[in-house]
Amino acid sequence: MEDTIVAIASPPGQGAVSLIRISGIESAKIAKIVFKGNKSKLTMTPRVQQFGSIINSKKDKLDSVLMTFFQGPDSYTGEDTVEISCHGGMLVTQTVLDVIIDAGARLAEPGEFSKRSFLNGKMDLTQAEAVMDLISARTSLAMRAANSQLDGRLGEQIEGIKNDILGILAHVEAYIDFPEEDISPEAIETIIERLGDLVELIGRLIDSAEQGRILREGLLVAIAGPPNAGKSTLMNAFLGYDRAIVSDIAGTTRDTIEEMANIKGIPVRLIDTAGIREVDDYIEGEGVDRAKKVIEAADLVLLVLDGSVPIVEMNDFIQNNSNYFVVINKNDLGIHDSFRSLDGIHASCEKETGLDEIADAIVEHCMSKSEAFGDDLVAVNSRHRACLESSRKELIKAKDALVNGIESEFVSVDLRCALESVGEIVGKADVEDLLGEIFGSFCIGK
Ligand SMILES: Nc1nc2c(ncn2[C@@H]2O[C@H](COP(=O)(O)OP(=O)(O)OP(=O)(O)O)[C@@H](O)[C@H]2O)c(=O)[nH]1
Ligand SMILES: [Mg+2]
Repeated sequence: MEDTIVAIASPPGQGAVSLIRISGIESAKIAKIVFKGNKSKLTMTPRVQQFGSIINSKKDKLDSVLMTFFQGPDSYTGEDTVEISCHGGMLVTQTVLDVIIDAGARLAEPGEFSKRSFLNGKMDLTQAEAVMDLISARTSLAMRAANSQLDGRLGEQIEGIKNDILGILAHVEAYIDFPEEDISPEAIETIIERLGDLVELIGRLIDSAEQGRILREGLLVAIAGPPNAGKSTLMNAFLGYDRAIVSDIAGTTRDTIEEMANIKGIPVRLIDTAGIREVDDYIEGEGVDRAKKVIEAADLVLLVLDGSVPIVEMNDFIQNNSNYFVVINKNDLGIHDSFRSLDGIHASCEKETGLDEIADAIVEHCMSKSEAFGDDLVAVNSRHRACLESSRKELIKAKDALVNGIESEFVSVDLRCALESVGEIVGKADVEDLLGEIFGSFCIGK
């Protein structure tokens, strides 16, 4: 018999209310031990909140709470579940938790509720992963992608691919079982075509991994340029508060400064860097080296130049990253003649003009990197991508084998491997280790 588990589902710290969740076969029994109805007697009517007290073994009252019973399989985990809303003090919450443990529950491991939900068939692995994505989402777009995955949109696409491979496999294996029936060239042609379509479809999903990475981790955007150009002013303008020190002394910013910003729904890791110039000063020199490293690693560089003074040549510094655009700053002071032929966004970071154009350019860059942050928002993660890539490899092998007239037995092996790889995405394959890895990153109580 599976243990009955318990955990505090709300975040640590003090608040108005804390939520404690119990899941497992003994949930109702444990609730009856620790809960005493205030007016009416405790009933286990599902989904009805009851007001009462949590009591210890000596019948002392510990807290006034609301308790709700969910009868399996109609619960998050698919098992009988009890949710207790108690007062949100740390000691109160811990005391209620201890009483529940004394009554027979075990403290849940991180992600164990979601793991049970998966094991009980309430959701597939992509949906379980989406729970964590939703919790960690920092922008509306990331939230929409997580919700779409939680609703099973990615899982459906993967199931579709699985069924297609299964269909092809069934054909190929029929020929193995009945070798006297020669495969007609048309049938082979059709299978080759279907395999080609699948390879293409999987390729599109793999391409969306870039979009997934941006939504989960943020687009790495470096703000770089010569000293005093207004880089830190731009950083602060995007963040909406004075995060970085701004001054008219060239060389103000030394270390790199990273903050998360929400730019039109796209999570962006903004990094302000030291102004790049030849210096003797050791610390500033170190800052310049760090700036160069960030420029190299960034998804996109905003090259900020002071447009009110003669142009500073920066080509040498951004040659390591072709993904950049120029911000011609301080246009409130007028634009120097040397900028006339330079393509760039005119802005005044101090007066906060041109910021919308800069934001649009960042969004446009994202669009060009990944097919669409549009309606059909999928956010394949690196685990999905690895499975998709290995599946695609096997499908290409199977296709080549058919083209070259290699025996069906080999094609069948390739197709089975392809099937196993896509199966791992939704978790229908034998994936005990994988489960540990995925749910281990969850919070306790989820
Ligand atoms: N007039 C005007 N001044 C600006 C503008 N943007 C920044 N400044 C000023 O320019 C000076 C330098 O700004 P910073 O943001 O510190 O420049 P930085 O590029 O971060 O400089 P370093 O950290 O030294 O590399 C400050 O005095 C700002 O107030 C602007 O759009 N217009
Ligand atoms: Mg600065």
